Amino acid sequence: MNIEQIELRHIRISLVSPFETSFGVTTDRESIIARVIADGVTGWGECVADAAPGYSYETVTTAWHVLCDYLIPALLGAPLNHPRDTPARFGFVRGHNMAKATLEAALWDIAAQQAGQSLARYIGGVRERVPVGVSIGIQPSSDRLAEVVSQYRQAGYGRIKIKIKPGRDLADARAARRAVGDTPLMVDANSAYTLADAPLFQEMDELGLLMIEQPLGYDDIYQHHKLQRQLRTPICLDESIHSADDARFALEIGACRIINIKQGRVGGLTNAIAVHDLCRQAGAPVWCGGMLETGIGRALNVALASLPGFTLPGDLSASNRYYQRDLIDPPFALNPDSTLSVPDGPGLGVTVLQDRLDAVTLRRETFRR
Ligand code: OSB
Ligand code: MG
Repeated sequence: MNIEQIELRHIRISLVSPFETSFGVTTDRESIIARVIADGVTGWGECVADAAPGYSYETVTTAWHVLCDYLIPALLGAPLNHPRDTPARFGFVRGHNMAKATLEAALWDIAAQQAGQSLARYIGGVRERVPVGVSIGIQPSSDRLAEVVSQYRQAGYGRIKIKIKPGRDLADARAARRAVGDTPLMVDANSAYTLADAPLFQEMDELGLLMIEQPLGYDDIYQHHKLQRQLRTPICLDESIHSADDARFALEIGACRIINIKQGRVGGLTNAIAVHDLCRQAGAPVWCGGMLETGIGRALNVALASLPGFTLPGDLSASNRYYQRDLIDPPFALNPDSTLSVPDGPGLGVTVLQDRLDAVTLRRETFRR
């Protein structure tokens, strides 16, 4: 692949409703959209870093810096054989996985188009529809949460996840359980607790949750194994897993039984596929996490989730759950069986709406070979 041009845009787009987690409230999603041209073919990538360093240390500003000053020059400097060679090309930069994944995404889009295939098929996807759920932020009260949960269930979501934080946990989980009946339900703590909170999670064990996502430290694996030993409910790790090695370690010591795969968090699609392959061999189910992406990032996630090991519903909701008007056409819509259809056009299989993208762009920079 001869990479000819890379354009970065810092964008800001309003969510349909504020999204509150244990680390903060998001009302507008800021991110970076990369447009890469190689061999005359255009590919798109979305950076999942947020404006603030609440979920991870990366931010839109750190990603912009690392992209402009290190990753883009490294990519424009010499041709690349295949997108799977991107992690090695970027190996001279420590960390900054979300920045790295942004460019790799666009390269996969291009490579699949060059092969005349959808990205899903190109990476070995086996599903035409992927099972999905919805992730619901912390609400003003448990009663309000029950209403919101019921609305999403009525809209067709067959798996509900609620965010929890200290003081807003057991009562919320109980209210959500009453509201959903026996619909699969799970909680995500985004690292808000310590091992001293084990009794709280033992009480949650009674609610028949599908899993408890990332209860302890954002960089912890060891303490999670101590908690998992005390629970029947599977623990799922999100924040702590940055590579296939992390996933192997976590599964081997019994820190979790399920892994949430986010391509941005593990440094790109190549590493995400490696985590998937490892978990599949280990017999551990995985699901595709989300970061409130626009349709550009969502299309990549949907392709990833079409791989055979993604047996649990992903945080991949319809476009209208996040944004009034998505940046792509057609927008993602929820099927009655709580799935999203995997686009079958070449590459990502969605069209980026240039006027929408222009309308949300705050800053733009173009780099040429
Ligand atoms: O922990 O899974 C998370 C959103 C932003 C940052 C972290 C997380 C989330 C979500 C939303 O849960 C998932 C989605 O995109 O629907
Ligand atoms: Mg999570």
